Amino acid sequence: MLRAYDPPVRALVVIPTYCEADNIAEALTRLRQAVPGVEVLVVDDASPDGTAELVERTGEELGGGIAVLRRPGKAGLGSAYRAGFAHGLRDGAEVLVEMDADLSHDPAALPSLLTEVEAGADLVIGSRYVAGGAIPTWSLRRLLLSRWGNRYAAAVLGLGVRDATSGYRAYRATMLARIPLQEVQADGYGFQIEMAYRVARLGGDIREVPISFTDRVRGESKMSGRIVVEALGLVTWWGIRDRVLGRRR
Ligand SMILES: Nc1nc2c(ncn2[C@@H]2O[C@H](COP(=O)(O)OP(=O)(O)OP(=O)(O)O)[C@@H](O)[C@H]2O)c(=O)[nH]1
Ligand SMILES: [Mg+2]
Repeated sequence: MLRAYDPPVRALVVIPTYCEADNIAEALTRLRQAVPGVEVLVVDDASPDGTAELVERTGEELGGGIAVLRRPGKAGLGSAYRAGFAHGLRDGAEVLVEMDADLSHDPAALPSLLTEVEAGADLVIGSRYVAGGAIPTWSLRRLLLSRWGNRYAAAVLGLGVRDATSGYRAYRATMLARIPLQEVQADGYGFQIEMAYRVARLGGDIREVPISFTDRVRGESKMSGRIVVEALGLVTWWGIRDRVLGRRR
């Protein structure tokens, strides 16, 4: 039996969704079981499969604390997080968590992320590439892309992070509030790297805790070649701008 964890701080889990009706009810139920005390904000981009309505129904069944931010159309993961974070910061959340809706991120690992923030970290990344972390049985192509994409980003940006593309993470609100969200450019993997890089440049304490990543079983992936190219292009540009041209901090 899983022991439920009750965070001593106000934590908000932001979950972006686009067509996750096959996954979201189970994700919310498991999240509530693992960490009953967290609030949840689902940011839904008018999913035609009724994801938002399902979230509302599941929220009622689970006794509240689950809200939906409805947006008029699909605008990307980065944009969904920016909107969700702005909402959570205005609302007084002390820790903001990123989590996918597709059951790739095990809610049972959330206490380990939250306790690191409580211990002083500004950003805690659920990492596949530290001791104890696990990656799924990915195709060789996907594995190499993720592993070497992360190595490239860390090297080019001087970022001491093994898994900068991971989308399972927790931010201290006071650190997140220092990042001008409207200036964050990237979407998808690039968004994750950009946010970690911005925290690092602000002198934030970034830690990684191991997670076991589960591949999406149901529903369709929204990631595309464009997202990968965007991430690699932006990393290269930031590296040139900051490390070669020496932009002042
Ligand atoms: N609101 C919103 N959510 C999105 C959008 N694109 C993706 N998401 C959500 O962001 C999360 C991650 O997207 P995925 O498609 O799983 O991306 P991924 O995990 O890199 O790819 P997979 O390996 O296929 O799972 C999921 O919860 C998606 O529903 C979008 O445009 N708007
Ligand atoms: Mg996924």
